[in-house]
Amino acid sequence: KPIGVFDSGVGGLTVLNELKKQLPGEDLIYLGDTARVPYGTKSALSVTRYARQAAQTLVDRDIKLLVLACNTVSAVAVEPLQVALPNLLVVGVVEPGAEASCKATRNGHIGVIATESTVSNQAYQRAILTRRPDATIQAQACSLFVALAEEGWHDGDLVEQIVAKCLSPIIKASSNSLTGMDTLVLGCTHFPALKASISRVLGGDVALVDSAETTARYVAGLLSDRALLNEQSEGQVQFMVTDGPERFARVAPCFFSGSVEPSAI
Ligand code: DGN
Repeated sequence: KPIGVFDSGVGGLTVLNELKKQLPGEDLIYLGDTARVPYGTKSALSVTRYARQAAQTLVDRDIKLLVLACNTVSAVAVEPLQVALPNLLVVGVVEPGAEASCKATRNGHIGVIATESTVSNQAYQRAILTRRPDATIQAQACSLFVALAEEGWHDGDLVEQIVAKCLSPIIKASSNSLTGMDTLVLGCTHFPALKASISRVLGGDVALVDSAETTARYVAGLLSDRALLNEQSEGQVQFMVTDGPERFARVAPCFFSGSVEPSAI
């Protein structure tokens, strides 16, 4: 059976990339809700409703596990989906990202950058504090990074200036050596595309936690524990989108290294 991967659009392809790298034998079905993107500025109620519909579309394709490859969805919909689909394994990206940040930090000062919705519903803050109650967390919405990533603006002076401006509140808040963050969570699936620029702006002392990588590792562990790993040599990847496939096919190479031939559903 395949693994279902769901995102609001193209950003979840960073998670798909890692899943393909770490689980090359698995068949993967990716669903991008391109007709309704962006989710990052929508209410929790709407995002949960969209996630339920997407999950059903993938369940109808007989998936063995669902990855919510979107932080905005993971922040609000993991529990409702687990209740609605009790026989399906549902994995979000927030818990693995929070876990990785707690492992990476030495001083307990953690930054989180994400969409407006993920920052305001405090899912990362809760997930980090559950694991490390003494942590201090600075969270900052950087919705503009989504557009930069999709337009292929990933590096260069202008991008670094924009990144520095968007990160300035979080940098200012952590400029005191007593509260200086040593770890920053890239809490939106698009942000790994800007990793090099973010790293240059922050300097090399801040560890960047990419939830794509940690989520894929978590999925691999879960499938292995349940004896559900597919050991075939090369799995198939299928793409479905809810809007016309042209833009998705054009933007996808920014996030995914394999070939992408989406079909509209
Ligand atoms: N994929 C979304 C996330 O990780 O939060 C960002 C894209 C969006 O819907 N704005």
